[in-house]
Amino acid sequence: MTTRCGFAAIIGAPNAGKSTLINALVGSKVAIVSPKVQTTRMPVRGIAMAGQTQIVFVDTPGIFRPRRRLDRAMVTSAWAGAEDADAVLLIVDAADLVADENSPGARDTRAILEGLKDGKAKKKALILNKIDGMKRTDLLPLVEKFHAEGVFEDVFLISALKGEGVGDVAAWVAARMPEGHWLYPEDQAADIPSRLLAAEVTREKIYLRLHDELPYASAVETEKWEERRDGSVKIDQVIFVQREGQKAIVLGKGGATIKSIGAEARKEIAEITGQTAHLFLFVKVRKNWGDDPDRYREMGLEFPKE
Ligand SMILES: Nc1nc2c(ncn2[C@@H]2O[C@H](COP(=O)(O)OP(=O)(O)OP(=O)(O)O)[C@@H](O)[C@H]2O)c(=O)[nH]1
Ligand SMILES: [Mg+2]
Repeated sequence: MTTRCGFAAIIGAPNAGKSTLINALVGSKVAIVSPKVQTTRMPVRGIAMAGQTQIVFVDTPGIFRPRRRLDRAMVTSAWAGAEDADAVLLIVDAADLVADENSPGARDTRAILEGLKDGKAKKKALILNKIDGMKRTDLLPLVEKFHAEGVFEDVFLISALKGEGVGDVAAWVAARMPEGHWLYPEDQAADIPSRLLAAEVTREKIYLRLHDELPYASAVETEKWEERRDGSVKIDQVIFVQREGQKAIVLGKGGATIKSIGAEARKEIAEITGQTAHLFLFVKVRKNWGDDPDRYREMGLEFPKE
């Protein structure tokens, strides 16, 4: 029997719902999600099967006008994901767009659209996300507007959060995958090393728990991963921050903040690995981690020269 296999990149402005969508498409959590912009920092692969077709979805960092070195690396990796893919899904926060057609997200989306027009990606669909709670009368003009761009084969209306319309997106993608051998075992959902996924889970808890510049000033790395004889796993992670004051905030009064971040992360890591997890978090101040090539290597990102 003929098998099919290909890549489908999910791109869009920060916070559009890319990671929520990949988790819904794959049926398990492969990418972290938070209400804050710029949660995803590196492309993550999630794998889904549709009959004899294997789809490798690629979640990407939001595309925006980058300022810091890390931002540039993120945006470059997102565009690379789109260029390498057999199909590209541009996802838009429809609720945000209706509320303000000049929001930062709307402006980023316009720039991405122009990039897609110039780029070499072939099969493209537009996804209007977050339609839960929206009126159809607000959505139809958007559908027309994006159709009129002449860039997209199709426009989908979905709620990634509720799973509505996600099946249609999967079917559209599946029909566009080229013939070829599967790249992954049929039952594999994610292609991310456990150490990295565990670090991402802790970073998600930081994004959910801390505010202002702190999430953006922090990075998490798994330093040790020790399988124990009793079947449990001991994990040491370092949270890098940029200033002493930030370290104090991450620790919290009497260590309360880091304790709750650790407890939430530990619980979720245990669920993912199916093992009892012992998680130890350390906070280190490293003023210039954003300019340290080692941090980028750990995330699988190219280190931008400037
Ligand atoms: N109401 C609603 N909220 C959604 C939907 N999809 C995603 N969200 C929320 O939007 C926020 C951002 O979701 P993410 O999946 O992290 O967005 P993203 O595009 O991956 O964001 P970055 O990685 O920062 O670029 C989260 O709070 C999600 O719960 C949806 O269909 N409806
Ligand atoms: Mg994301």
